[in-house]
Amino acid sequence: MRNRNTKIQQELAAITGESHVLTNDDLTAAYLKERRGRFDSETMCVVLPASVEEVSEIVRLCRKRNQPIVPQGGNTGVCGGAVSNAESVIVNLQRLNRIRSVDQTGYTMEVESGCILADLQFAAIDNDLYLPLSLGAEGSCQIGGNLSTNAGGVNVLRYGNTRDLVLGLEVVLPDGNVWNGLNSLRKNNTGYDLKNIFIGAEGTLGIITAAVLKLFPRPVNRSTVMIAIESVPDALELFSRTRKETSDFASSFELMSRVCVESAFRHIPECSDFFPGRVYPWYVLLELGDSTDGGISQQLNERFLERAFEDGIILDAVLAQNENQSMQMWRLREAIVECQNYEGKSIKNDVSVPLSNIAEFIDRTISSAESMIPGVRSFAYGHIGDGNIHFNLSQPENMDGDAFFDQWYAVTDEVHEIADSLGGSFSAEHGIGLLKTRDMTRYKSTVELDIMKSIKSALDPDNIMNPGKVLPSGLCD
Ligand code: 2HG
Ligand code: ZN
Repeated sequence: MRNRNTKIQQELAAITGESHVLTNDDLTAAYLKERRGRFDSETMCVVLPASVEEVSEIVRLCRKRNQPIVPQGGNTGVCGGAVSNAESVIVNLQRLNRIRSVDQTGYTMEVESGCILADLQFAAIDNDLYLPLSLGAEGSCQIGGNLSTNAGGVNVLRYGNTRDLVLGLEVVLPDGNVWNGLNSLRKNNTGYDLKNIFIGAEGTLGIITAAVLKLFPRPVNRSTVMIAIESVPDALELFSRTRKETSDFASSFELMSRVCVESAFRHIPECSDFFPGRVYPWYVLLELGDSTDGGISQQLNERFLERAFEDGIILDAVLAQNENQSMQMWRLREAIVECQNYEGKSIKNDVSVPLSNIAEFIDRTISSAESMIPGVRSFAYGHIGDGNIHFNLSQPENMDGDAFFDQWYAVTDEVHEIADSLGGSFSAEHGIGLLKTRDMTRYKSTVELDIMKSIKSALDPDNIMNPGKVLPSGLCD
């Protein structure tokens, strides 16, 4: 085995240069970190190609050697999609990081997979355009990872998931061939939509090396508001009114429970209460944006909030008066993920249900979790405008963290059952990775799994591309 590995490492080095094949533990460590500490990752080596041609040669070589590959971006995913074992080669795309072009007339940009998401957002702004994909890890995640997991984030409400932002793709297929599907057409009605089988495939069907992304007018006038409400049904009524009364200008409509914001106040020094001295059960962070001369978002927000207040839908609201205040509101929202780390271990759920069932979903999951693990603390928050709730649970104060973690699948199974019974999905925006393959067997029909299996075996008959991810193992062997 050692000889085989050394030989493959040498062959990889002949493609990328020796310094771009990492074998030393100190150098590979960064690529083996797993954000939630749920999975151990190892690797035979990490290879860092600098061009599509190098990616293609690497894949061709691995196919010949029957060598498993784990494609990797910024390694910020939360379902273990980029986790590797000791026999696999990690192909990290970080050196493919060129913005190939920006088209100001067509509102598009062509970018390579290793570009950091935040760099692309800035590049769009430099061209007076807007790339709406935005999520907590944007300072380190790579666009290739976003595409491969079909990432969601805080602007899906208005602009859609990553999938909806893609016009064209370039992909290195499992046999090493390159599919150049880099068109920038809004209309291209020519048979199967191939790009969509690679988006969300988490590297199981090939390695995405570049994409043409849609851009938008920059919403220079933004209006952010923190709203206090009594109940989840009120949040839903508010959401429906927001859509109608602001002419669908809302880009984000985020829900946070009191438990969430209190934890942020406790642990994150720069988070403060927008309603000092007043305790409310639920909060909504709403943002509208427009690019009109002079701006209409703030006015729309003011009028709409006044009416909602008069009708008793909202309890209180603070409208950000400047960019700084808007940023503080967003800091509170983002802090909810971070502060859970200070509360001990947490069991995470990322589910979606039809909007009309959200209130029932939250009620049922809170009471189920509390009866399964007395003393557990429920952090219910998320992109409620998308029907996407992160129902996360922090360990009871008097319980051992490992014993709590052992309950992961018992609890998430229950949460997924409730979501399913309400017409929902067990993965709203984080994907499948290693974490949720068992749910694929449980909730996908045989017909659906058979179609996926046929696609997988047609493109990757030797199962070298990210084996064991997305589809339950056993299905592709
Ligand atoms: C968010 O919306 C993330 O803040 C949640 O998607 C990530 O729960 C997490 O770890
Ligand atoms: Zn989220």
